[in-house]
Amino acid sequence: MSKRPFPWEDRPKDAVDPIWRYSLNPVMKRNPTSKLSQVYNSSLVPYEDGYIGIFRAEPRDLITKIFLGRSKDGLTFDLDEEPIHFVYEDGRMDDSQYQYDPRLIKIGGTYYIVYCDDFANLASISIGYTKDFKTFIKLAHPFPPDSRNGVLFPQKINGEYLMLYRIADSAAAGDIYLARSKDLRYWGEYSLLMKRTPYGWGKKKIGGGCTPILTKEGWLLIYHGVMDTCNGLIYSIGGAILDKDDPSIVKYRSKAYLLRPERSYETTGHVGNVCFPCSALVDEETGRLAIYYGASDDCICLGFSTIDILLDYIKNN
Ligand code: BMA
Repeated sequence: MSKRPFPWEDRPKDAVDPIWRYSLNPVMKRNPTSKLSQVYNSSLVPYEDGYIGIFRAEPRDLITKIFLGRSKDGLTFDLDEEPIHFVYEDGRMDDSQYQYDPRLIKIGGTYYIVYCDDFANLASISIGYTKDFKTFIKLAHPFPPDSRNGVLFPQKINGEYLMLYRIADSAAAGDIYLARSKDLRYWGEYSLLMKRTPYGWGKKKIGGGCTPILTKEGWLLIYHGVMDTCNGLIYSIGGAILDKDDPSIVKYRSKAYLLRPERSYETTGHVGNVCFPCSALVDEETGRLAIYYGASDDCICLGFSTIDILLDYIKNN
C-alpha cells in the first residue's frame, strides 16, 4: 500500500518560533474559485489515499459557509462548488444562514463536524456528522446560543465525550471551558479549563484550535489567543498540555505564543493580524505536525513542527 504523502518542510536554520511556516504559504489564496472570495479557517483529516477537509469560505456575498474539499498531498486542494447542506436527524432541512470555523474529527467510522452557525440570531456551536461525505446530518442544537470555538476530543475519555468551548463575545467572556456528554446531544458538567492570559498575547480572549493530539505527556492543545491593541485585535497561536486521563487538568501552558502574525499574508487581508489554527495532521511514525491555520480571514497557511519540539517548548516557556 502506498504511503499517504505527508506535507513537510524541514525547520529553516533561522527559524525562531517552534512552529515554522511553509515556504510557499499560503497553500490556498484568496479568490480560490471565481465564486469564492476567501478561504481560511479550515480542517483536514486523512482519508483514503489523501486528505479530506471542511473549509470555511465566503461566496461573493461575504456570508460565510462551509465547503467539502479534498487533497492528495495536503498542499493543493479541490473544493466543492456548493456549500455543505445539512439535514436534521428527523429529516428537516437546516435553515441556518451562515456557518464557520469547522473542525473535522473522526471517531470510530463517523466523521464529526463541529462548527458555528446562527441560532436565535446568535452564533452557537453545532455538531454535524457524516459517514460518506454525501449526506450531512446535524444534531438539533446541542449547545445554547452564544457559544463558539467548539473543539471535540477525538475519543471518549472515561466514557464521556469532551468538548472545549468558549462563551461568545457578547457575554464579555473569553475563557476556555470544558463540557462533557455521554452521547454528543446533551452536554453538561461545564468547568473552566483555562483563563485568558492576564497580560500579553491572549489577554482579550482565548479559544480552542486544533483537535487535541494524544502524546506521551498528555493531550497537546494548539489554541488561539487574542490581544487587543490600539490597532485592533491580534490572533496568535498558543500551546498547552492537558492530563491524558483527566483533561480538565492543565499540566503545562506556554506563556509565550507559538506563532503570531508576522508575514504580510497574516498581517494584511480581510481581517489583518489573524493566525487561526483549526487542524493539525500528525505523522505517527516521525511525530511531525502539519498545522493548518487561517491567515487574515483570507487564505489558508501551513506551519510545521514536531510533537517533541512543541512539548519541549510548552514545558520550558
Ligand atoms: C473570530 C472568528 C474567526 C475569525 C476571527 C478573526 O471571532 O470569527 O473565524 O478568524 O474572529 O476575524
